[in-house]
Amino acid sequence: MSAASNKKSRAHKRSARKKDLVYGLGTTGLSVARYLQRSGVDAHYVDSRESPPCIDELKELCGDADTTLGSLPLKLLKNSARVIVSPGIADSDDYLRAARDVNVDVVTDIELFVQEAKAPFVAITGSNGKSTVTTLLSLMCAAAGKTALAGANLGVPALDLLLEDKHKPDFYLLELSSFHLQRTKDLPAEVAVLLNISADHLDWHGSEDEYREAKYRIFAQARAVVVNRADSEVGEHLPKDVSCISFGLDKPAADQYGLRQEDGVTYLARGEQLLLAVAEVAIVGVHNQANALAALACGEMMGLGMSAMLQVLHEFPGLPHRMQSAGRVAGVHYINDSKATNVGAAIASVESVAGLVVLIAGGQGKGGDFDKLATATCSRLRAAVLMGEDAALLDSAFTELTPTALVAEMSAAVARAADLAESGDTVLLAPACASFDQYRNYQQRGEDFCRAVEALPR
Ligand code: UMA
Ligand code: ADP
Repeated sequence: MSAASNKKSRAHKRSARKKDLVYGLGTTGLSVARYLQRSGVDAHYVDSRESPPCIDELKELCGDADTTLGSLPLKLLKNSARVIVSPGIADSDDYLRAARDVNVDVVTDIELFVQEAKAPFVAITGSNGKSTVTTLLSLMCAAAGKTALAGANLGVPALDLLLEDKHKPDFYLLELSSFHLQRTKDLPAEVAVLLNISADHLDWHGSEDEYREAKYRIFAQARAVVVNRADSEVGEHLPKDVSCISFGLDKPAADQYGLRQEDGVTYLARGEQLLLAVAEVAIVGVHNQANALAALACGEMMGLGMSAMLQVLHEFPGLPHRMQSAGRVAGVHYINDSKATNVGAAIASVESVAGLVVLIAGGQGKGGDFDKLATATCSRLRAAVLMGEDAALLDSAFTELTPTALVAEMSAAVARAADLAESGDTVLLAPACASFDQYRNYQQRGEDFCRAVEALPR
């Protein structure tokens, strides 16, 4: 029997039994629908929302798809072969619990991707820096003459990467979130990279321990790993005898990546070898030096040439909404770091700016530790301008340490920040929060900030 007819017959047997239940009709759910359709597998689609984001696309793809919206009927579970769950749905969700109670397997799109992928994949996670490192690696592959397809949490959902299967890449590059990692059982990455861990998504995970454990799961079946030397616990989570390269902001031992000083100049280094002065790295901030070192370590594991990788570091200006200049008005520099959506990112962001900062923060805090944010940044702040759902929580953390102002929305925030800033200061949008209370996403928030800066009187 040919592979194609084998697949069809497997699919037929499955559909003769029970249907798959696809839970969540956002970007991931739609990619699952496309995948199931091309595999000839029937599914039932559910979403707790009355009008989930991708319902129109689903109807276009398969007009006769069984869908249940706005409620999650328990009886559907009993007739389901498995639940394919979207990442945004917390593991503690009642419907997932009910599925497990009746022994229905819960699988992720990443697991399905792993089963189908015909090329090795690199998995990248961390609380911050994932998209930057994934993008750097993608550019490094191109510069070194290798083909790579990048996606998952960044942009294209993992299963949609397989649509390009005709042009099998040398590597897939998967940016994975803690949500993906928590419940993906098999993940045999060619290289697994863990950039850093600082608390985030405590509304989804319930505890910081659970979040950390989810991140470390990236290593369990990896063939090679890239680890951050600053993480003292990481060694406990590595498979025995796995091939490992570390990175860090300290001096590197032989074959590891780090920073070295020579004649007052700081360099990215591999062991004793100086690679590139940090001033020559286009992306700014110490956190981005860590990202650059992690990308080099991973690129080495992937067999990419050093000079091609260094050229990318010299040229890549960074992704939009990450430490992006929004202009200068009256001697004040305005920086859009809307993607700083948690406390760790906002601290790194403030620390990477020279001089005093007027910080614009706020939105949905996701249980983040705002006292930590205030304590770590207050010595560098002229003031904090606070907005959004958790503005009052931020205010109580900052109020004893730095002047604060509460505002309703972005144009008021930028106008107030402009009043507070003095020539030579930086007004920095680094919200430490998700944007969903006031915006569709962090991009829209960043654009709103740039528009408000544009509208300032000159
Ligand atoms: N939801 C419901 N009811 C449902 C299904 C979902 O209320 O029945 C809610 C979820 O609780 C969540 C929201 O809908 O609040 C979106 O969840 P989703 O799983 O449907 O999201 P997708 O549209 O599939 O997008 C997901 C990732 N989003 C999340 O994990 C929240 C996207 O990452 C990712 O790009 C996309 O899959 C493709 O892989 C975004 C993200 O914010 C950028 N990720 C988090 C982050 O980076 O911090 C992890
Ligand atoms: P992610 O995809 O993990 O959200 P990004 O590369 O998009 O990461 O960067 C998001 C934000 O996180 C940046 O705008 C910056 O504020 C912060 N950041 C990036 N890299 C690091 C790092 N290595 N350590 C701490 N913060 C970082």
